[in-house]
Amino acid sequence: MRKIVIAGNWKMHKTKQEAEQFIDEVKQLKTNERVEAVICAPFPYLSSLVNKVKQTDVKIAAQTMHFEQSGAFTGEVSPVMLADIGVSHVIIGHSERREYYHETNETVNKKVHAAFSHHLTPIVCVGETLAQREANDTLTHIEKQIKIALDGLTDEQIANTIIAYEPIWAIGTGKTASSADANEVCDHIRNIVAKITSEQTAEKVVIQYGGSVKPENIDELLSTSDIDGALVGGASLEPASFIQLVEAGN
Ligand code: G2H
Repeated sequence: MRKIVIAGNWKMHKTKQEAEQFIDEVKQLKTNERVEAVICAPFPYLSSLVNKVKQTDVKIAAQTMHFEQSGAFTGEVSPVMLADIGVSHVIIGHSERREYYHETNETVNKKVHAAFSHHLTPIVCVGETLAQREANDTLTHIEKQIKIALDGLTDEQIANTIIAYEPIWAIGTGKTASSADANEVCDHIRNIVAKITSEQTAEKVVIQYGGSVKPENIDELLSTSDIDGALVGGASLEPASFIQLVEAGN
């Protein structure tokens, strides 16, 4: 049975004190073997939060990283640095990074390889714009994103990749794809992965849905055949709401 992974993506929110207080409040959260709770925090807080979650069931992730190990890349953070401080996951290719920071399918692929080289679990984001959905291009667009993102990975690495399907038109807008629509795309993603590797490997891949997920809609999303968790922005900022989301997966 696949894991359920609930990842809170704080984006550029919270002071250090707020971040630490959040972790103090969710620390007692008990997950079972099936559910994983991950907080994707801003870079300045990662080290302190990693220390705070020791002996708890919460994991700490970065929201992006560079693909090089080191070098003259002012302002960037490398996979070596994240692994060094004990971060376990990293979001790669979030649509906001693709839109504002020119991330491409090719840089996403380099970052996924870099993540595995440093024992970080990549959460690879894919998703279509409203224009692509209306032009019936969703499945073609996502197929291209997935094929390039996973290019050159071993079957084992693919099995350990988390894919987050986030329709761009549903991000932070309050609009959620219906669970049936979201599941249809997640099922399509699994079929693409099966074509690249094998059905067995594709069955192991955790596929999250993201885009205005909240305690009110998580149960329905998780009740589908191919949605194995959520990447949550706004609704992950409050401890009570994050706890509810994780408990929905328990
Ligand atoms: C999509 C999501 C988190 P929100 O970006 O990755 O944000 O839940 O606020 O739509």
